[in-house]
Amino acid sequence: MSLTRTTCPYCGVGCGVLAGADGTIKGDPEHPANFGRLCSKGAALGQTIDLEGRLLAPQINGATASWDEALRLTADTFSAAIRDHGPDSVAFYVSGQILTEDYYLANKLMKGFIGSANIDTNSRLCMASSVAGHKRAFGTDTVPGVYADLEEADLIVLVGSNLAWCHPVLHKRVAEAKAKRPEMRVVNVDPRRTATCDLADLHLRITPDGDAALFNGLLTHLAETDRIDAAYIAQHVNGFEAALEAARSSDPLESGADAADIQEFYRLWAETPKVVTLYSQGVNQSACGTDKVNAILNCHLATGRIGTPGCGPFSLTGQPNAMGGREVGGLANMLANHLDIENPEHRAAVQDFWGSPTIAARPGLKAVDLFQACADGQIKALWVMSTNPAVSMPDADGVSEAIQNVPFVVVSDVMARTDTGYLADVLLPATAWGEKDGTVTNSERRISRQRAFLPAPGEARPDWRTIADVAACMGWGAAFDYDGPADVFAEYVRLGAATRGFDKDLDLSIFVDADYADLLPTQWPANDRRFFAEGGFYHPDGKARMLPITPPALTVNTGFKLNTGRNRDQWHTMTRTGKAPQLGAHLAEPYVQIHPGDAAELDVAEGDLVQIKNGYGQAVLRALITDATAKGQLFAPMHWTRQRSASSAVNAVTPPVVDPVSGQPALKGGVVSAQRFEAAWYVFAASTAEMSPSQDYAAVARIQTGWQAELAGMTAPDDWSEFARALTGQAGDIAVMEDQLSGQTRIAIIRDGVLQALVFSSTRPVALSRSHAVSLIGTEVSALQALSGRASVDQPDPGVTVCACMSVGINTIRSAIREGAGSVEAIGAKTCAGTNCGACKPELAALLSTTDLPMAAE
Ligand SMILES: Nc1nc2c(c(=O)[nH]1)N[C@H]1C(S)=C(S)[C@@H](COP(=O)(O)OP(=O)(O)OC[C@H]3O[C@@H](n4cnc5c(=O)[nH]c(N)nc54)[C@H](O)[C@@H]3O)O[C@H]1N2
Ligand SMILES: Nc1nc2c(c(=O)[nH]1)N[C@H]1C(S)=C(S)[C@@H](COP(=O)(O)OP(=O)(O)OC[C@H]3O[C@@H](n4cnc5c(=O)[nH]c(N)nc54)[C@H](O)[C@@H]3O)O[C@H]1N2
Ligand code: SF4
Ligand SMILES: [Mo]
Repeated sequence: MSLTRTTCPYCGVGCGVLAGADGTIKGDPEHPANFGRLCSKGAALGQTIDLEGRLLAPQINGATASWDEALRLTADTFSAAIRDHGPDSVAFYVSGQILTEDYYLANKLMKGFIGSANIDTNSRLCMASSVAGHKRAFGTDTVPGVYADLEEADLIVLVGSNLAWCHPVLHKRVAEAKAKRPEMRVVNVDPRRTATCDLADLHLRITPDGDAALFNGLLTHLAETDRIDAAYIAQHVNGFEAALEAARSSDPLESGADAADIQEFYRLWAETPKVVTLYSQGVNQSACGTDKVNAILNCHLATGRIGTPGCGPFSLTGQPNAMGGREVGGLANMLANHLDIENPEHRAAVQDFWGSPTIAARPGLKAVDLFQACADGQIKALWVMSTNPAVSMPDADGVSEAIQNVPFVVVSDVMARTDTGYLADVLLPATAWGEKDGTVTNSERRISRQRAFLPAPGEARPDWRTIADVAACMGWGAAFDYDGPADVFAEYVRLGAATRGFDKDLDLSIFVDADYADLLPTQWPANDRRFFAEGGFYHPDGKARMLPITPPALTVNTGFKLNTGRNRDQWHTMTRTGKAPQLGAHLAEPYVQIHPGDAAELDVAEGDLVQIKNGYGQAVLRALITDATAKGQLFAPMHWTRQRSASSAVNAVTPPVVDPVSGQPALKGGVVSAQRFEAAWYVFAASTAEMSPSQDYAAVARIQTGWQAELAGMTAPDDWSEFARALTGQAGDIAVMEDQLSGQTRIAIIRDGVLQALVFSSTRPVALSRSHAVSLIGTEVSALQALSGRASVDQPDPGVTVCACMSVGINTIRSAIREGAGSVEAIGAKTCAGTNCGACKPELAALLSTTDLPMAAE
């Protein structure tokens, strides 16, 4: 089988992948991001490339249509809105998951031809505060460092980053570097204890948004201990005195971290010249995210610890092409090649290059404002591409209503059924990863090729082509006439050359004569090039700026602070990772982490359901009682949608509050009330047929042979057999067992000797080995075996999956420990768990020392 060299479509690490049409997936040993490593999501890519659930033809109002009809309707409706209501009456909302070529053309069409800048992207929810912080400090949006710095640093400070779960291959690189050089230190700054703490010598458990006070305190400490690099500041930095003065007037204890831990952190930072601060959404997704970014950058600028090997601030990008989007001007306030929409010379140069009839002269609407404009009736036509805002935006219910309020909505997606697609007038099928060609840029400015190794299925087309076709139908065919993505990329590089005179950091010269087909992963401006060690910033005087930062006043909340984020094995709204049974096996249900003290006060026991709510909406989630989250704080994953749950989409309760500088929403800053959800009944079900999530509480997940569902409701059905048939969609012989002891009703539906469905109901959360029940579906078993609810002696039950890469369950690991495996390595040798990506190692370590595992009911 010949394997194609491509790049993983998930996180911003940007790992190289060798992929085959038969589903073979291997890490690319030659890719400088991963050198052959892959995480569980990357390793399971082969399970997501089948066509189940794919959108394979355009649809107009739910009916299959031809491309000609769909393109014509889209172009005509956008043109009519522009004619009748002006260019700002239309909008695009795109994504860090489209390729650079797609992104470039979407921007060219909106900014240069439609003449509005109403194009924003989900990167607004992700990177906007880092972009704004970089621009304030450096005069440009540059990530100064490279991944090799993570291996060369003597101190790595993680701020608001769950690296072990969200950038697992970088986590592995750091872990391996630390194993080689045990003197290397890692500090983790996070209000929550996460799997990433496993790597940390010190965990600073700050209060949410305590970061600015912490880094202000660090700046003061650096000044007091004479660690400031006066020469660097004199030559390259403005604003030191004012920043220090502001820092001095804030109190590091306001960060909420332990006083001794703070001092230890300051001492480490002061005494370790080679320090990298890696930061992510705990910093960005905040109402003071840009200030938090600048509080971090201040410390690096004041010490000149930037741009040398093993040194510098490092903002991690989330999506595979979040960085590429920033480069081509994906955000509503940018133009391609890091040029500014508000600079008339930049605008003129870009317009001249494009030969375009117009160019947007002022920034467009940022995501939260864009959907507000939809709600207000200002937007008459909206095109959503490669993102699922009905789930991922704050106040998601309000956003769904806003989208419904737009007279004409187009959604381009690879999947037929998404919460956003459900609201569309026109659905346009896109080719998915593996079927499309183009480039992406990772966190370290490295541009890599995604290459197709599968044919385009059905009528699906690459996004760049759809954009070009709509542009042509709107009358701009000549400016959007491309042979393929190579042609688009070449134009983007030529635009870079044509605007070189503006002397921006983003220099694509290295790609001028590049062979697109065989393009090697390459960093701009050049491989291994770092920025700013010798100054050379992009403010007009060439200097960087330190900013005076005032930490936010600590508000006293009546209610719980709601923190949100990610699971190790799921990707955002689960449209793709949700297809892989192996990935669904780890944390298969929407949960809320709640501190034992809070749980006791709310009378919530393990396995109970909890309802969280506020003025925006509500969600019901499974309680996971753990002191990983602090008292008064809850944590819930962002992944569950209306497709997979009845009422567990957490953005129903996140507020549309934004950072005033960047417009990035405070997705980790909700406030909710919480209470026990008084269910009258609970059900666990598994079926060979798909089940829809339609009860007071419901969560469905894919299993190897069908689907599983966790349900609960306020009123018990009259007849459980009837309920079981309706839920599982199964005809066949039905066997019912009432278990007085557990208060359960157990139902099996068997057809031609094969178990089609199992439904276990109870007045309490159902106690049952899920993995065992699931393993029986689709097999030939007797009704008695099926209803016994536990594995027989000769059939050990592996338990919930801990290691997704190697499919190793908790019971297998526990028995390995009982049989003498006394270290994570020994568990690996015995069971293979943790031997691929290693992201489950913290959980293996937790299993070694405790049974208090961060996962849903076994
Ligand atoms: N498995 C997986 N990996 C992914 C993704 C995925 O969906 N699944 N998505 C990708 C994307 S797009 C992104 S943006 C990245 C996100 O990667 P991360 O930012 O690492 O992930 P999150 O879980 O969103 O949040 C990180 C941490 O911020 C902490 N936090 C919350 N509030 C604060 C605060 O005020 N201060 C500090 N210091 N910390 C705080 C949370 O407790 C959480 O542990 O992950 C990427 N990788
Ligand atoms: N509460 C809370 N909310 C959050 C966050 C959080 O931490 N907490 N994080 C935020 C962040 S950082 C991010 S990045 C967002 C992510 O949120 P979204 O971008 O909304 O999530 P995805 O599920 O990645 O959506 C991608 C969509 O594009 C489709 N798709 C995949 N490939 C292609 C393609 O090639 N072409 C097209 N046209 N479609 C494709 C997928 O099927 C899917 O429907 O969520 C944000 N929302
Ligand atoms: S770390 Fe995992 S998800 Fe991220 S790019 Fe690498 S393989 Fe893909
Ligand atoms: Mo993101």
